[in-house]
Amino acid sequence: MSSVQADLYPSRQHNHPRWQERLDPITYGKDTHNAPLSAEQLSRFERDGFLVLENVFSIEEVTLFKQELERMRHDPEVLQSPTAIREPDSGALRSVFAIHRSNPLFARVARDERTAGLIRHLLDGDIYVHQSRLNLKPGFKGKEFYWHSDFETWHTEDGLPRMRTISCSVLLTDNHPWNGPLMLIPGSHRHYISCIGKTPENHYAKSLRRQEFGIPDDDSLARLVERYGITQATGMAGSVVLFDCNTLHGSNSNIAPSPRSNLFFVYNHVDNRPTAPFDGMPPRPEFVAERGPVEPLQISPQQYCESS
Ligand code: 6CS
Ligand code: FE
Repeated sequence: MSSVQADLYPSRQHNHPRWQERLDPITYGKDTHNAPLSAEQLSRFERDGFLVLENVFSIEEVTLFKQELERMRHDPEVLQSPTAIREPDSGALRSVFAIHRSNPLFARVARDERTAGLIRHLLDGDIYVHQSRLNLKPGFKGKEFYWHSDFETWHTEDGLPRMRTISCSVLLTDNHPWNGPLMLIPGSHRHYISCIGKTPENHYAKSLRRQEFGIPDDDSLARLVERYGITQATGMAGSVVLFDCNTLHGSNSNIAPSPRSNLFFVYNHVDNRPTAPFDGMPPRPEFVAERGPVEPLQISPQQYCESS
């Protein structure tokens, strides 16, 4: 028997932007005594919708991940694959999707207890990877990501029903204020801004390079920023940024000479698997949004280098 999932977070359906309050919890874990985060960290994540954790991965580990990134960046098979996304103007490599599927090393990083274990706790139960990518933000050429809520896209275009999804960005280079770091609107995760404009056909082909639909209107953004401000998630390589699926975020171009790269994993609770997309369009390809059947992630401690 098939059932139609109610659309609790409608977007791209009306001519006017609408605000609604979040209907879902931010964290789901009940066992606060055995939490892998301190009470202070948990309450910051609840309040801000993101958290920067420093020194999660060692310099040796980051070096190994960067070597693998360099190899992939020159691998003709990767470059020819549809998972390789180019910058809008220069054509430089911008992202490589589905790295938890295609790359054995990054598949292990996706299962690393230090990050995935935290998120399993926050979401309270088995999780799997909804999307993964390598973000390169090349020096000089890396273009911005305009303001958006990931959940707005994942709900509307992928059919993710509820907010039970957390992203994890593993910083591979130092993120400074001047090389296009992630910028977030702390507290914005408690509001859902329904966007205007109907999803165009094959939207992902364009949006992954430059997103123009599923972005909040100027007035809503101005009101949110007036209320909450903007925070830059800067940190050294090896740091991790956890952020809620509905936290509004974006980033500026990188006109510094050096890249700003990261590994990006989106973890979703197994009970929150995608249904039919709520915009009525065909689902996006599997390499952008995993539709299953999916196995719960086998999370375990990982050792990548002999010394760490
Ligand atoms: O499409 C996605 O899944 C992700 N990429 C972009 C540019 N926006 C929404 C989401 O972060
Ligand atoms: Fe995003």
